[in-house]
Amino acid sequence: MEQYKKEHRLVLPVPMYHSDYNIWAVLKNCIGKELSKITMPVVFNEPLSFLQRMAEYMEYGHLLTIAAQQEDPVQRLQYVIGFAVSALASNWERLGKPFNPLLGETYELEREDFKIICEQVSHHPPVSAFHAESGDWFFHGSIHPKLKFWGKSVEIQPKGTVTVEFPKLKEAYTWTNVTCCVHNIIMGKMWMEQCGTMEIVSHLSGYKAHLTFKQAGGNSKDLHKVEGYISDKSKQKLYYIYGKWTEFIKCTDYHSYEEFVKENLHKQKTSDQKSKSPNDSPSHTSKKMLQKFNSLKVSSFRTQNSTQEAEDVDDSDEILKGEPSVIVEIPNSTTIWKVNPRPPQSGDYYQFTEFAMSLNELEPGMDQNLCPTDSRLRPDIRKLEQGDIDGAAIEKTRLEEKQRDANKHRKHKSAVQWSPRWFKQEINSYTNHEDWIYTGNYWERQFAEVPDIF
Ligand code: CLR
Repeated sequence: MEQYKKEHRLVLPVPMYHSDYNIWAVLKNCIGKELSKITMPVVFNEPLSFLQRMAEYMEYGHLLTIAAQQEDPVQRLQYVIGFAVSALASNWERLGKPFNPLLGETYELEREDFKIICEQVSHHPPVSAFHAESGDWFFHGSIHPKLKFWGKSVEIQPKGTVTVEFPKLKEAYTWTNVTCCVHNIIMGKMWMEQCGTMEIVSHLSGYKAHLTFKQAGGNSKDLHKVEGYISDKSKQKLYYIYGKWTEFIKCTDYHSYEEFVKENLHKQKTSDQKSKSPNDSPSHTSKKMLQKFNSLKVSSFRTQNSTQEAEDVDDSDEILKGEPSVIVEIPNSTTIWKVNPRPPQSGDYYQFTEFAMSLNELEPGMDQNLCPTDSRLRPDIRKLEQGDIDGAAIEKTRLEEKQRDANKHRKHKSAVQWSPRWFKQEINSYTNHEDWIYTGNYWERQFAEVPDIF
């Protein structure tokens, strides 16, 4: 198989432009606002559209193929967990803003083990829908990223559920992505974390994965950590899951985990007794840390202008203190997913992964074949990719004006209303919530009637 793999480019045409533009100058007027309505200078962008960014969920798509091959539903769920967490890995250190997709913009990607089609189905609010498939599974959903600026940090809630289906097994899993926080917007080094809980539900068997993406707070100890468990219908915990969304996910049976915890508590107790100063004992320190952690949880984001609590948040936002701890391997663990290393030149190319580097590539022959609304044909993104910042800014303004005019036109005349080309709004039968469902036919490549949006 390997030797038939297509070669993709490993870097962009030119390295990124490192600007000293102050992001604060743009954002200070936007505290508490919904960021999607604010136009940002192109120097804060990365040369990808959000649709392409969504296709990055697929970097470890082979995990779904492995999941489909499992006979045991619990093992299947383990690989779905691996896939759900792996989908976030490419976000690590990626602090550029992807371009907002234009209404009706599309993005397709076909690789050895899957193909995906994405479409911008709504502009206000911005909603991007996607549908990926291989012979054994479907993965689909819609994301409506809600960006909120809270002063020193930006909080991004990716609203919308995603669904994995194994049609041959008549089985489906759904979950919602966790909240993403970008810290140190005003000063200091920007950094990002993913926080919150993710519940992956198997709708046929009733098995559930409950994952917690930990908040780092002021201490690096928990930075990027993910932990949780798989439980069955009767809420019995079967497996313990642990790792980091930036590195790996492992899994062990719950009994091994409990034994491991018992043993470590015992070790800690004996070392506590030996320690002379009670104030320095590990349990005291961890109690202090826990208090701090809890106060952070309560105050974070919501109380920026209330003095005392806001200061607590400020401390933690500045720098992460201490080295991130190494995760100890628990007996009987298996690794479900491990991250691909970043290419060596990643730092000069927007911290892109190898997968991301290839997403805007115009492969030979594509120009004949590609849907005219495909992100790869967006001139502003292409210009930024080629290092032409001014040209990119001009094109971006032009495209946004063109979009506005098209919108106005639809409002005033009794003209044909716009509706998405490849998706329709429907109830997702697994979640009973409104969702965007693929209507099919994209890959038949009948593109004559798509709108002119570029
Ligand atoms: C995170 C994973 C979610 C989907 C999602 C939605 C919006 C994305 C976010 C991800 C990553 C961070 C992101 C954000 C939009 C803007 C933000 C790219 C992919 C960047 C880092 C914003 C930069 C902040 C500016 C103020 C510079 O499932």
